[in-house]
Parts: sequence; structure tokens; C-alpha cells
Amino acid sequence: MVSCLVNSSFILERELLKVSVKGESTMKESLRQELYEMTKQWMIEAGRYIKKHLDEPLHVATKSNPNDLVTEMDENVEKFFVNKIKEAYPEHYIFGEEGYGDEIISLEGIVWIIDPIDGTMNFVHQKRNFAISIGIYHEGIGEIGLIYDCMNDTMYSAKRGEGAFKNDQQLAPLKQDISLNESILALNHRWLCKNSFIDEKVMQALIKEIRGNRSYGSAALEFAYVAEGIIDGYIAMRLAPWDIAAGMIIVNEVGGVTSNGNGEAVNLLTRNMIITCNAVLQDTIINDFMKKGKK
Ligand code: 2AM
Ligand code: CA
Repeated sequence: MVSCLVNSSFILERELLKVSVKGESTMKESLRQELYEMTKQWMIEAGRYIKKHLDEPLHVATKSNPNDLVTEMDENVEKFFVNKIKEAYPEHYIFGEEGYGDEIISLEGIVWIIDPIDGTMNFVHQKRNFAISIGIYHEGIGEIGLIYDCMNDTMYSAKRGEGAFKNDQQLAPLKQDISLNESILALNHRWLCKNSFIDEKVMQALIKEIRGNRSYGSAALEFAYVAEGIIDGYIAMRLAPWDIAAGMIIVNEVGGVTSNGNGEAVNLLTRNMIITCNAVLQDTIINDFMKKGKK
């Protein structure tokens, strides 16, 4: 827990570095394929471990606020990946939520961005609706995105430039012409209550415009559902790099876009306001709502 707090304060002080899910990369294809296959196997193994120990009593602690939970399962799963990665690829860097990886100050080299359990509150309260999320970046370019919903044995995956998949099924490109009043958006209640980032009345107007809203409580799964096309967009007020690193790569592979609330590239070394959806919805939501309501 302490290391996580240290982690959060460090990243706020770090130099800004814009990242990309596009562009040219020099990662060798053979290495990328190896990382992709091996990481999927490790995630399935970690999922088996989680399911095996699911009914054991948990010690639940809090981090940045009383609703920001961490359990020994979050820590054990992160340690599992750190051990595997450090043994197989000692030259790679690891940026993990629970702080067992490295102190990351830039995205140079190969950086694994790991959330061992995304949706810890769901894990604790529901024992479902959580996921393991791993994004692998090379020189700041997202190469591999993997989100594993172990309770449903569903793996969302993508390699840059090769499409996105739900298990073995390739995901269709996002519809680009969907209007706001036909859209389902994922967001949580914070947008609609008084808060320090945005005028809640402006966001209430957005809710009145859309067809429906959902809140799943796992940013990684919300990205995966955008990629799958079962929701049309997801907005979140403050997400950490590990919440979004894999999802950005997967959404990009179906023609979606991810940015901060100003429409700028996300900074993967700090927390960001996040919007992920198709480019037309992004333009409307940012210009007609987020920018208008910004405090
Ligand atoms: P986590 O479960 O890995 O902490 C919940 O709405 C979503 O927001 C989850 O994906 C959760 O990730 C993420 N989140 C990011 N920062 C959070 C915080 N400070 N408190 C609670 N959830 C947070
Ligand atoms: Ca987590």
C-alpha cells in the first residue's frame, strides 16, 4: 500500500511525455509475437490463481480515499507478473499500480503497464466485473494490449496494426456515424455530482441527450466494451496509466480514439481525464460539453 502511495506522488512530479498508439516502432515482430503469446498465458495462469482463492477471506485496505481499495490479491497478482517479467526480460521496465515494478520516469525502452486487478471494488463486493490489464509500450508506442476478464474467461487483445480480438473473434471496426442520441455512454456518478473538474449541470445535459448510460466500475472493461461496440463511449474523470494502457491500444485497433478532456494525447505517466469513443462522438462530447463545463 505504501509503495502505491509513493508511486502516485512520484508520477505527478514527472516530466510530461505524450504517448501514442500509432506511429513507427522498431520492436522486432518475433519479440512482439513472443510477448503477446507469453503474456496471455501468464494472464490465464493469474486468472486461475484468482479464481482458486476467490472465496478465501480478504484483507481490504484503502489507498488514496476510502473507496480506493487494495487487497493482498492485487499485490500477489502484480508480484506474479513482476517475477515472470524480470526473469524472462530483465531489461524491460514495469509500471504497476501496486508499486512492485520500477520507478518509471519516461516510456523509453519496453515498458509494461500493469493493473493486476482493475475494478478492485467489484472484485471485493461482487467477485466479478474486474479484469487484469496489461499494455506493453515500446518507445512510447502501444504495441500490445491485453484485458482479461477471468471470471468469464474472456480475453480482449490487440497488437498494433493487426486488429483487436475478443478471444479468437476479431472485433468489427467501430461505427463512425452514430449520433449522440443513439449512444450508450459509460460514466460514473461523479460527473453528475458537484466536483472540482467540471460543471455537473453541463454533464447532466449530456446525459439527457444520450440514449442510455452504464457504469461497470472497471475502466479496463469499459474500454474493452467500447472496442466490442456494446457501448459507444466511456468517459472518466481521473484515471491512472494502468487503468487505460491496454484499453487505448485495443480501442485504437477498431478505429476508436482516446484523449484527455481537451482532446489532447493522453500522458501515460500521470492521471488524466479520459474519453474513448469514435472520433465524431469525441468531437461533440469534448466541444459541446467537456470544454463548456470545464472549471
Ligand atoms: P482500480 O480498481 O484498479 O483502482 C472504478 O470506477 C474504476 O476507476 C476502476 O477502473 C478503478 O481502478 C479506477 N480508479 C482509478 N483511480 C481510482 C481511485 N482513486 N479510486 C477508485 N477507483 C479508481
Ligand atoms: Ca487495480
